[in-house]
Parts: sequence; C-alpha cells; structure tokens
Amino acid sequence: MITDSQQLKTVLQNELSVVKITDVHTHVFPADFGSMLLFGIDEVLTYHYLIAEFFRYSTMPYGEFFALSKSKQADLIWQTLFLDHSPVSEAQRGALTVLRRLGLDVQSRSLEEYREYYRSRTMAQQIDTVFALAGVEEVVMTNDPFDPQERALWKSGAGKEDPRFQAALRIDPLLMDYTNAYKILQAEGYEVDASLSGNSAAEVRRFLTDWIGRMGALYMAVSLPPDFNLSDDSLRTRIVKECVLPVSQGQNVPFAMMIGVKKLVNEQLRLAGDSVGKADITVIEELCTQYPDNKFLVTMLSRENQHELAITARKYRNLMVFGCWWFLNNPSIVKEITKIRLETLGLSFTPQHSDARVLEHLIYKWDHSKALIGEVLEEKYTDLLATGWTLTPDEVRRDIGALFGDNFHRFLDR
Ligand code: HDL
Ligand code: ZN
Repeated sequence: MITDSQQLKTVLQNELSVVKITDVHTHVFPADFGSMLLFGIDEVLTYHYLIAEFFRYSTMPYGEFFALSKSKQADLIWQTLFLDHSPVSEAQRGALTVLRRLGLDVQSRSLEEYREYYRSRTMAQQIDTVFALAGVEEVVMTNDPFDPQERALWKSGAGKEDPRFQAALRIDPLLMDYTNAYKILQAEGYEVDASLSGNSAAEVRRFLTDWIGRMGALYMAVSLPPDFNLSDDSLRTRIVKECVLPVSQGQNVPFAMMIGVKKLVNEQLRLAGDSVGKADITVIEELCTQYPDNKFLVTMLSRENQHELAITARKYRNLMVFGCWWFLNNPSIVKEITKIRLETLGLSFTPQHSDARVLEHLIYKWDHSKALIGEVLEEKYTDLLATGWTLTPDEVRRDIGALFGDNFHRFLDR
C-alpha cells in the first residue's frame, strides 16, 4: 500500500521508467525503408521546429539556407540557437536531452564530437538503442500511399518485418487534394474520375481497403484545417461519408482526425511553414452522433480547443482523444491539457504521442512527456489519497499502462 508522498513519488518514477510505450503517431520508419528514416545529430538539428526558431534570429535568405548541405544547415543552427543563445526552447532542450541520453558530453558543445559518435553507428544499431533508451515498444508510423517512394517500398514487401513499426494509412491527398490524387488512383488501376461519379466511390473504398490490408494499418489518418466541417457537399465531405467512414467501420480501423492546421502560412519555411487555428468542435459531435458504430481518434492543434475536446469525449465512447500535438507539445501546455483530461476523463484517454520525425526524437519527447505526465499524476494521486482512498503500486502500474498504450489497443479492439 502507498502511504506517503515520498513512496508515491518513488512508485511513479519506477513505473514510468519501465512502462512499455505505444507511440500512436510518428513519422519514423523501419530500417528496410532506408533513407526515409531520419537519424543522427544533423537530422536532429535540422528538425523543422529548430529551423523555424533559427529564422527568428537569422536574416539569411530562406532559399540560401535550404540550398546548403544538411551539415552546413546544422552548423548554422548549432551556432545560432545553442552557442549564440542559451537553448531554452523545448525543441532546443530536446536536442541536448538526446545527446545526454546517448551518453555524449553535452558540455563539450562540440558538434564534430557528436558527429564522430554517429560515424560508427548503423541504422539498425541506432533503432535498437533509441527504442531501448526511450522505453518505446512500438510506434505507429505515418504511411502515405500517394508518396511514390513509399508506395514502391510497400509494393516491394518492405515495412512488415519489424513489429516495432506499425502502420497508419495517411490519406491527406485524397481528402485535401482529390483533383490531383484521383490521377494517382487511376494510374494504380482504380476506376475513379475527377468528380467522384459513377463507380468512383466504390473504387476509392477498394483503394482504402487494399492499402489497409497491404500495410496492416491500425487506423486511417488525415490532418485537417481549422474550418473542417461536413456540412457542405464538397468532394471532401463525399469522400469522408461515402468512402472513409464505411471502410473504417467495415475494416474496424478507426478514422484519426488531426484538426487545426493552417498549411504553409509562410511557404518559404517549407515544413516549418505551417501554423495553427482554432477549429469548430461541432463536426466531431456530428460524426460521433451520426456514426455511433465508427471509432474516431482525434487530436486538435489549438490550445483553445482542448477543454471542449475533453468534454466532447465525455459524450462519446467511440471517441478516443490523443496527444498534445505539435505546437502543444511544450511543458506548460502538456501539463495543462493532461490535468484537464484527467479531471474530466479519468484515465480513459491517450495523453501523448511523440510525432517523432527523427529517430532520436523518441528519446527526448518521451523523457520530457513522462516527467510532465508523472507530475500531474502525482498531484492527482495525492488528492486521491487525501480522500482516504488506498492505492497500491500494482494499481499505479495498471493506470500508467492504460495511458501509455493499453487504452489505445483496447480502443482498436484488434
Ligand atoms: O500532419 C502531421 O502529422 C504533423 O505532425 C506534421 O507532420 C508536422 O509537420 C509535425 O511534424 N508536427 O510535429
Ligand atoms: Zn505528425
């Protein structure tokens, strides 16, 4: 039985240090995807979050920067964000957490020393090391069949060997750019046309079903703008209602909506150019009400949407809230959101995903998130014990397992 605050702190630290994490949304890939998997210190330093922060100080023309080699870009970012200014931002601190946890000397501040470490590392070794250090048992990837390189890899049989890498079928081009995406479907042998007439909807359903099967996809996902709604008769609305939702239900594969992205507000920043907008929660209420036999995974990008998203999840058991996504993945907001969710949803949600784009992100994003979620859990368990309720280490282990993967797997019900 846990009887005092020090014992609670110790139990939480122990259980968080050994929990096997399922990371429900990432952009990493297994070794047989080759160069699609980004790893190493130059990739860590040229993460688009850090590029955005670099341009807060630099007046260098965007094109001149992007024309540089990745190592030259990393040199500039290291000098500007780490040596010329203290690296206090979350992404800056994250790069240093990666170095420290890999056993490198953060105090040397020597980028060459860090690069030397990587010269002896193979991709396979680094995957093993990073998953072990991060405590991650499996990641769910972002898999885009509209990307020619990725499409060819799946067709060659890649992507199925390493059970640590599970797939998610990403369908942004289908929903956000059908007037181009349909041509790829045609080229792949699906009888679709530009206006989704005739047999097109059935063929889009066949396309989705084929790729869910080929990938073993755990869910279908899309990132959506702040004004996403299904009250118009747009092609996007028709594809969601006539194609995505029937296949999602039929295949028992949730539909994951990631809502609130304003794409490329500054397109010169490329991947770093996206921003955020508050969305209308109504569309989630409508979907969960009108499609009670469908499962929805939802994360929203705006801080202002978080309380209403948690309240909406209280209304619908077919809605799983997940993550502190992208611009929300900062200590001040992760703690705020996790408190709101624990207070309104108990333990029935998935508090975090890493969104790792670079392999080593798994280390810092989970180290930082586990510490924050642990602090909030400590506060809530302390309040619980104050009622006279008793608590055992096994119960804490059960609860933490639910938050870091079991809830997700139960929701998938596979
Ligand atoms: O659409 C997404 O999956 C986002 O996570 C984008 O990839 C974004 O660029 C990102 O990396 N956020 O962390
Ligand atoms: Zn992502």
